[in-house]
Amino acid sequence: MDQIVERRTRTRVRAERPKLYKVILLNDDFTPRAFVVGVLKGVFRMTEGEAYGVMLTAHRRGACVVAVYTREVAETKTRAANARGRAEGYPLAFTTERES
Ligand code: TYC
Repeated sequence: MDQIVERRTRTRVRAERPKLYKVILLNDDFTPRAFVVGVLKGVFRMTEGEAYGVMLTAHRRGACVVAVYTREVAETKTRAANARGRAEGYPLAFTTERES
C-alpha cells in the first residue's frame, strides 16, 4: 500500500529586535535653563521634575541621555527639539546616537 507522507516545513517567524537610538542633550552657555526644561517637557513628554533633572545633568556634565527610541522616533524628536531652540535663536542642541 502506497503511503503518502507529507512533510510540511514550519517556518519560525522571528521578529528582529529593532535597533535603538539614544537622544542626547548637549550643554551650552546660552540657552536658559527654563527653556531647556520646556523643550524636554514638550517634545519628550517629561514631567517638570524629570526635565529639570536631565537639564541639570547636561548642564553639569556636558551632556545627558534624554531617552532611547527606535530610529525614526529618535530622529523626529531630535529634529523637533532642535527646531524649537533655533526658532528662539538659542544654540540648544540634541543629537541621536545608535545604542551600542
Ligand atoms: N548651561 C545653560 C545655562 O547655564 C543651561 C543649559 C542646560 C543649556 C542644559 C543647555 O543642555 C543644556 N543657562
